[in-house]
Amino acid sequence: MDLTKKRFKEEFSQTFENMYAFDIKNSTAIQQYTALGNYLRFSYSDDWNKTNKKYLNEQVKQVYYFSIEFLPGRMLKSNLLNLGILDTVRDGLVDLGLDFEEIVKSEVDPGLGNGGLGRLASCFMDSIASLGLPGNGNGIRYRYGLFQQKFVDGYQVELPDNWLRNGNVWEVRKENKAVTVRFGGQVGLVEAANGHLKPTYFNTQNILAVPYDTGMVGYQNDVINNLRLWSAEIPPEEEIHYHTIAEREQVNQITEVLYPDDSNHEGQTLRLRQEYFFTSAGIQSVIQYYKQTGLSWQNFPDKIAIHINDTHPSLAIPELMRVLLDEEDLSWEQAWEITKKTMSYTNHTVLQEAMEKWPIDMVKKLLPRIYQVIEEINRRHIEKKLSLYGSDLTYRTAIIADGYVKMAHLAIVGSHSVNGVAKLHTEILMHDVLNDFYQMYPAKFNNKTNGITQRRWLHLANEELTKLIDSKIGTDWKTNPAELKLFKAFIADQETLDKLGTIKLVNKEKFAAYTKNEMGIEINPEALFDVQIKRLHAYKRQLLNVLHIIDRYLKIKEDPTLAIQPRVFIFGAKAAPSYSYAKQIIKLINALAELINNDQEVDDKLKIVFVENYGVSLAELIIPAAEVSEQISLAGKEASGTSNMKLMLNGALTIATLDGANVEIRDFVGEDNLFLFGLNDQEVQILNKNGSYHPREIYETNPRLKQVLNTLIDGTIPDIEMEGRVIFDSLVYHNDEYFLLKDFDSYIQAQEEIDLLYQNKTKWNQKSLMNIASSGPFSADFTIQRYAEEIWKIDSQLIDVHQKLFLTE
Ligand code: CJB
Repeated sequence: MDLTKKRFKEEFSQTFENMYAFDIKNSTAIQQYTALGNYLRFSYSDDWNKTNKKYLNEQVKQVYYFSIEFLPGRMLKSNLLNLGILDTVRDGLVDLGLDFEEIVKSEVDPGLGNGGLGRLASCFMDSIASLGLPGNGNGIRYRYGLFQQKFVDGYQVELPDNWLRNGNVWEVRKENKAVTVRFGGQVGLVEAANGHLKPTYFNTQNILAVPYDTGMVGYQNDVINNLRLWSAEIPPEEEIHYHTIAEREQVNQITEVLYPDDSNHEGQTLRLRQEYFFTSAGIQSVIQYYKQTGLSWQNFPDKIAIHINDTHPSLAIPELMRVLLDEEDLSWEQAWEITKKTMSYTNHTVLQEAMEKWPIDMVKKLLPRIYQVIEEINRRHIEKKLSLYGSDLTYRTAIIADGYVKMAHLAIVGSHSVNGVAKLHTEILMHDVLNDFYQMYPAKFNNKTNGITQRRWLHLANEELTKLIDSKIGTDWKTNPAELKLFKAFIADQETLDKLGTIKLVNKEKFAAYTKNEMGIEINPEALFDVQIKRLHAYKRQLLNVLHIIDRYLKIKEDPTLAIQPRVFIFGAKAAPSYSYAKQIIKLINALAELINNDQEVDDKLKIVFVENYGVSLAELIIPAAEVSEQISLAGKEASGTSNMKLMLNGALTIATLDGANVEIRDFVGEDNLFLFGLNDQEVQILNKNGSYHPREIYETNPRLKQVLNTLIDGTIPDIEMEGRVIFDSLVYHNDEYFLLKDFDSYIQAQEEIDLLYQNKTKWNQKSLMNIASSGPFSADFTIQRYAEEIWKIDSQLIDVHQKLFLTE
């Protein structure tokens, strides 16, 4: 976007006065931010309109990415970067006497997701627009995002996240595009004009779905795609039927709050309403768009791809069938062909308890027509496969079974593509978790390893490192991340290595200033910063990290003169409110922090920082300051992980099990540049199968580990009587489901290697450089290019960008 500083200052000041009718000098940072956001939205609205028109007029194929979560992070800076006016605006604001960083901070970070799943969706939105691909997001405009986390006496307390309090400058309400979503009632048959009997609905509850659109700004390419989030309202003509506040509330509730559950915690009934609400609204709006093209239904899959991000939007399949059958009069065969060719599905977890299933009665009652369609999909699926695969295998793949509707089964049967999110994860899906389906549909299965956008996670989050890389290898890596590998040429360049070290130190100082000001914890920026940031889950094994910290603490207590590498252990994690074990681990970490951080004898040798309310914005502060990246889930459990990629991109060295995308990180960066430990997936499977794992024996025979575990129950760590006992028992007596005791020794050993390497700054910085330079393949640009070519079959509208990526990968 062309903008001079002079023009910006004039236009922005004018926008401010038009909005507020007073002088900008008397304004707050929030008002400045609001005016700036509006100014930017006006500035790109022409390109937004043009992008939409181009897609429609040229009838290009588009993808619709259906996701119940999006975690975009603050958008001001990324929009400025992508519009190519970050420096102009920053300088202009300084001239106007305003504080740019304060303005940036006054934007609320929208928490419309729980963690990796939602953040991935937003990285994908950035890459889709930046590659010039015609793509749209479809989701829910939650009135309240993921809860705000507070610690009270070390316990997690959840507060509502009223993120819309000051409005949202990026969204545009489009009541002209509202659609009606029906719930409940009965299905009957009426005679249509052509004499056919058609299903029709009686006594339904009709909800108005109103879209709020947000521009997804591509990186300096004039492309503005669309993220459409739906809000539930009472249709104006039906107001008369709502007599009580409770009835009205029931409607508002649909888009009131994001479910704070993650991969292994089941949602509740309302969740099903949310799922149908945004998928039905999304399908209806796609259909409305498609009708404008005037093309026949047979061409639908040539122009539209719909992606089902995890199972939450699986009802898109019966919903598209319903529209094609009931409203557009297609035959079952035609409708099914179109649906399958249009839909694709990504699986994000192997945890059994995370496989969504809904009681039949619930689906029947809430979505009677959809249930009929699912029943028929299931009937035909079983009928077709029985003779080919026999009854055992076939019935194991049933969509309706054991009293439930199984969402993953629906997604697989109704899609032409099923992908996992890292090589190992896809292997586990094919050969284990979804093996029945893999036998039936081998060609549907494929892998698409996750990725992250280097524009937010390096360029914006770590401007100093960006400058260093730019000065060494040029700036092309921002649009062609494969070029990051050119940085390897500086492996023996002492000046570059020293600069890397200095930049890391400056980033650590920034984080130290945050912990001091916001948390009252002083940390030494010269200490090693060790980071584990992700949702709190037993399988992610924050607890193993804790056992290591206790081990270090005991060492220092045993010999206070010990010359040990000082470390700061940084945690960021929310636990699902209903997940009591995870919450007990939070309490344990906080209690341990209280003990260690206040122990004079320990001093700077050991500190724990557990940041409150971890989210995208805090990640942007922590990741550039990180030196060790903890990716320590039990092998076979983490589908991919993406903080592993962000941390590596910022020069942290990974300590990892061979799980999720860690395996590919190892392949790219080389075994010498990360620290592996623990059981691999095969070994875990064997131990699980033959039942030969006895944690109690390890406890009894490993004196050091015994000593560490005993601190959970012997009063060493104050104020955790209950939590310490529960955690201790789960590990020692209740089979240690995630093999912490088994992996303890090798984890400690890997940590000792880290300490040793850290003593040699040059070697450390060399490995850090190798991590940065090897992270290009984990750019979401590549991931999205693969989705676009292999699944969605959509083309970049910027031919040069597309070819460039394709050629250089
Ligand atoms: N994931 O964040 C979630 N929520 C879920 O409900 C299921 C999975 C995560 O998705 C990420 C993106 O694919 C993965 O990197 C991560 O391993 C997985 O746990």
